[in-house]
Amino acid sequence: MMPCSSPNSQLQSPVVCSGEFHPNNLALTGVARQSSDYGEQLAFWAVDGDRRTHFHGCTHTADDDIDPWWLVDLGGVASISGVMMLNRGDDCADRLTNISVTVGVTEDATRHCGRFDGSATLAQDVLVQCPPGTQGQYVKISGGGHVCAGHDYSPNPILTLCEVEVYGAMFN
Ligand SMILES: [Ca+2]
Repeated sequence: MMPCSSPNSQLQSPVVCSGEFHPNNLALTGVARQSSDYGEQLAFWAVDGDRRTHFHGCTHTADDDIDPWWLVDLGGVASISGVMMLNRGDDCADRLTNISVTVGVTEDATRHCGRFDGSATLAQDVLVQCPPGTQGQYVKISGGGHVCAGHDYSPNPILTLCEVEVYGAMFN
C-alpha cells in the first residue's frame, strides 16, 4: 500500500494508503454527532485524535439504523481539500463501503466531496479528495455496509469510523 502524503490533486480520489497525513486537521476542534449510537461507540471517538482502531475506541451506529451518517461541525466555514477516514482494525473492515462524503455551510451538507465504494481493509486510511473550491462548515459521511467478514450481525448498514481528519483552512 502506498504511504499517505499531503492531498495531491494529481492523485485519483479516493486514495487508500497507510500512515498519517499532515497535522492540519480541522476536525480535531470540531464537534461530532451521528445518526445513532451503538453502546458507547459515540461520534466523538472519530475526532479525539486517537488513531487506535479497536472497535471500543471507534464510532458505531446502531443495528436498527437504516440510514447511518456521521457529521462534524468545524465551528466555522473552511476551504476543504480532503477528508481522511481511518477504518476499524479488529474486525468488520468491509463495512467501510458505499461511503459518500459531503460538505455544506448548513447541516444538511449537500455539496458532494467524494465517494469511497470500498471496501477497505483493516485499519486502512481512506482519503477522499474534494473538488477544488469546496467550502463548508459541516462534513458529513454517509453510508456503510452490513457485511462483516462473513458474519451476519445486522441487516442494516453500519458506519464505523476510528478517526476522521478534515484537511483545509478555516476562513477568518
Ligand atoms: Ca479516534
